[in-house]
Amino acid sequence: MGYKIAVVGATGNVGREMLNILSERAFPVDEIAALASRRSLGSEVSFGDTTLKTQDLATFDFAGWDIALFAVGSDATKDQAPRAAKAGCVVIDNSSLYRYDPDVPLIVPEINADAIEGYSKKNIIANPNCSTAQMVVALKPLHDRTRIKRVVVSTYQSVSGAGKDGIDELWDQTKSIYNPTDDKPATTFTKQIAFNVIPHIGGFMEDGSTQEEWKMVAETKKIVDPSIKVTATCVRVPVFVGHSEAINIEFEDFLDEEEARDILREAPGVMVIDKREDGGYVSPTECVGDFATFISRIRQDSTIDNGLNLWCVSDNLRKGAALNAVQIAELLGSRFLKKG
Ligand code: 2RA
Repeated sequence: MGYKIAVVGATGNVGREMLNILSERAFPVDEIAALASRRSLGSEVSFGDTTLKTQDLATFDFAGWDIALFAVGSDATKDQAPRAAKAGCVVIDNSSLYRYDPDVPLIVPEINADAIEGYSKKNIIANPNCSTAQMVVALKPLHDRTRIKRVVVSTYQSVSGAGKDGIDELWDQTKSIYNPTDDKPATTFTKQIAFNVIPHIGGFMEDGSTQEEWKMVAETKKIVDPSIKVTATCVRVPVFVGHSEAINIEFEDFLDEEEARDILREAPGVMVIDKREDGGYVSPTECVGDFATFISRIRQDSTIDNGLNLWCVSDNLRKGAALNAVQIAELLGSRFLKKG
C-alpha cells in the first residue's frame, strides 16, 4: 500500500526535481498527479520511467489524496494550499508563505524532525528557504556540541534559485556577450548576471537587508535555536545550479577544527570533503544532482576566542527544496500516515 501524492507546480525547476526524487528514493506511490497552472495544462513531465500529463491545479479535487508537495509561488499557494489541507491532503509547501506561521512546522528532517508533531493544526508543513536548509544541516550538529552564539554567512546563490527564467537569462546573456544580437534578454535580475555578481535577492527591508537575508535569520532561529544571532549577505552568482556559503561561527566555548570536522563527518546529510591541497574542497558544479550538503575549508577563526570558518555547498533544487520536501513526506509517512 502506498500514497496518493500530488506535485503542485510540476513543470517548474523544483516540481520536476520533486518527481525525480520521489522516483529515485522509491517513495511508496500508489497514484501520482502532476498539477500545474492552466497555461501549462497538458504539458508532459517525467516520473521515473513514466510520463505524466499535467492536470489543472485550479480544478483538481484533493479529497482522498494523502500528500501534496507544493512548488509554486506564494500567491498560488495562498489560493490552493488551504483548499488541499481542508480536503484532508497534507500540504508540504516550498514557498515562504507559511514558514513563519507559529502553527506551521518548518522542518529539516535531519535537524528538527520532532517539530513535525504540530502539522495537524493546519495540515500544512513548511519547507525552508534553500539557503537556510543547507546551512542548518551544518550548524545543528556543531550547536549540539557547543552552543552557537553568532553566525556570519555570505551566500553565492545560483540562478536556478530564481526559477527557469533565471537559468534562461544567464544562458542567453552569456551567449549574447560572445555573439551580440538585437534580442533583448529577459531581466529576471536587476543587473547583468553573466560574468557578474549581484548582492540582492528578494526585496529590501527597512534595515537595508534583503528578504533572502531576513529569511536566513528567521528560519535558522525557528529550526535550530532562537538565541542564535545570524547576519547574512545573500549574493546571486553566475552559476546554474548549486548554492555555496562561506559561514563564520562563534561558539560559546572553544571547538577545535579537528573535532568539528569529526562531528560533521558523522552528521546526517553531510559529506565532508576537506583537504588543504589543490581541489581538496567542493565547488558548486560538483554538487549538482547529489543529495548531500558538502562541507569544506573547515578552519579555526583565530580573530575571536571560539571561532570557526567553513564552506558549505549543496544542490539548491535538491536539499534546498525538492529533496527536503520529499524527506518531510517520508518522515510524515513513517510517523503519522502509516500505510499497509
Ligand atoms: C533564491 N532562495 O535562491 C531563493 C528562492 N529559491 O532565489
